[in-house]
Amino acid sequence: MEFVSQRRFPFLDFLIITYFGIEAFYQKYLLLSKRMVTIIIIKSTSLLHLSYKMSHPIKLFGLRGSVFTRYALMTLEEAGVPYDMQLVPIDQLKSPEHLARHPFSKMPALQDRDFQLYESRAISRYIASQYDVKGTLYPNEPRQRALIEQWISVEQSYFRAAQEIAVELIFSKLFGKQGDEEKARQATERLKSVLEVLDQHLSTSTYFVGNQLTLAGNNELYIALCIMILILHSDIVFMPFTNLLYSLPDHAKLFNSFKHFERWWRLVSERPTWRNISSQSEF
Ligand SMILES: N[C@@H](CCC(=O)N[C@@H](CS)C(=O)NCC(=O)O)C(=O)O
Repeated sequence: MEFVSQRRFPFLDFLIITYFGIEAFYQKYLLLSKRMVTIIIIKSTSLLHLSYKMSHPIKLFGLRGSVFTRYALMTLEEAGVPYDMQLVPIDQLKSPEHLARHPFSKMPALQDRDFQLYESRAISRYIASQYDVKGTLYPNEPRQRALIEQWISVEQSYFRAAQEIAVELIFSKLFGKQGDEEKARQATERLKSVLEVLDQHLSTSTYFVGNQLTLAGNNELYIALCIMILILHSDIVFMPFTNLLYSLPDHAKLFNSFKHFERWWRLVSERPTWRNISSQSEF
């Protein structure tokens, strides 16, 4: 069979091309324009869809001073998505309306038209993948995405020591309770070893996932472009608790003793988006 096709088809091909040449050309041309029309339709529908979404702003339920609400706020700000901040005072967290949004009675919670979501990191991932038109907060490229996920997991699992310190030394006071100094000390020791790893990593990387910058060497234009666009999801998740612990003099000193971490913090905390969020502190 293969032998036959090898012998007969070149001749048939030749016949078809000579006989149907012009028509085939037009067919190809039409097919191409059909494809173009389809692409234009898809693109404009998705633009329309996007502008529809933009005209129905996302509702974020929480408080601007809440650390976890800030994960979501920073992602919204960096993605440039219009949103409507709906304040939920602490004593309303167990209200039936809020429990319908967040059955664990915490903040933040999100409502995007008919879609509801809770848990700060899930909200951030959703905003970044659904609305970040630049595609830099949560790139699709598998290795970049995997590295972002790695750092989000590091933050959730090990940098959690920062949360434990905040509970003992900051939140307890806010609620008129005595914090456990010993627990805070132990958590600080754990935080130190986490900071060693982060500092080492940031000594070769401008952002948590930003090796391109260092590898780019002397290409200044490329570096400048990357610096402008690369604030990734993985940086955002480290920001709220770092900011909170900077309010404790000993912990500020600890952070500053890690010079690459401190350089990273200056870089990300000077962003207008973060300044805007952190200047509004109602709790
Ligand atoms: N794992 C949750 C934690 C949320 C959380 O603990 N939020 C705090 C505010 S920063 C809260 O709602 N606290 C009130 C309470 O615990 O009663 C998330 O990531 O969203």
